[in-house]
Amino acid sequence: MSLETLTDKIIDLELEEVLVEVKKLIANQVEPLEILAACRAGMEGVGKRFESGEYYVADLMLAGNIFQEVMQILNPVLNEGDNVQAKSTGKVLIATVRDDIHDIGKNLVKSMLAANGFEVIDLGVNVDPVVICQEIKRHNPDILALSCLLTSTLEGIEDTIAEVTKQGLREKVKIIVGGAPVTAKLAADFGADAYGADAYAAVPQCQALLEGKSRD
Ligand code: B12
Repeated sequence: MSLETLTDKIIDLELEEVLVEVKKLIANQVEPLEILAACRAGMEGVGKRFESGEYYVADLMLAGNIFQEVMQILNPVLNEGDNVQAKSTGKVLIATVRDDIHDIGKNLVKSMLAANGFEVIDLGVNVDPVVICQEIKRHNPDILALSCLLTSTLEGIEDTIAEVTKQGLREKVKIIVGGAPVTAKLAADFGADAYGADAYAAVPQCQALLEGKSRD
């Protein structure tokens, strides 16, 4: 049993065997972050099979379900330990952008932020820029976190930031963006304040945003 086996079992969509592997790895004290990285590598492998025509959308759905079942087991393990702080460090509003229904990465970011003391309000998936602005006015968050998984929905990030600016809210909220097609350069081009490559990067990035931000 190994992390490579776990990645391969995910690529092959073997739900039962994946869960057995994850439990064995946890029992053998393998770092939960390494287990998670192996799972994400598996999801990339599934994506490649989809690109090559070997897998269909139904297979992507199955992969999503497998990942979610893995997270049921991993979340409690990930949330124990030194990363957990008792106090709330700030309020984050999180959403997947318009026309995009991928939420596994967003949910992981949400869990990591919550485990590190942030209050997280989740607006769900396929959220229109206008709705995001309404929710900013309603909740007055310190940070807006946007997730995007499709190249075709990247403009949802750009449009959301434009709408936030148009509605005069840009000075009130810091913006962090992430997701598979997002890069640090794109984030900067879109006018975001920060970019996070994964859920772990999201925590220090959001902490830094809070430190650099003076609320009125
Ligand atoms: C599972 C999956 C689905 C599931 C999603 C289920 C769900 N509940 O989310 C379903 C079946 C719904 C789906 C649908 C589609 N999908 Co899909 N999907 C995937 C797959 C295999 C895994 C995604 C995933 O969950 N990864 C695991 C998580 C943990 O990783 P992550 O999302 O990248 O998130 C991490 C980081 O990116 C980051 N992060 C994410 N968000 C944020 C936000 C912030 C603020 C920060 C800081 C960080 C951050 O942190 C996360 C955790 O570490 C990917 C393949 C891949 N390589 O990702 C394709 C993929 C994203 N899908 C793809 C496609 C094409 C589609 C469809 C268009 C297919 C179709 N023809 O219908 C539809 C689009 C539906 C829509 N309108 O959104 C393509 C996108 C290609 C592109 N460049 O645009 C991919 C890349 C597959 C491929 N290689 O072709 N999909």
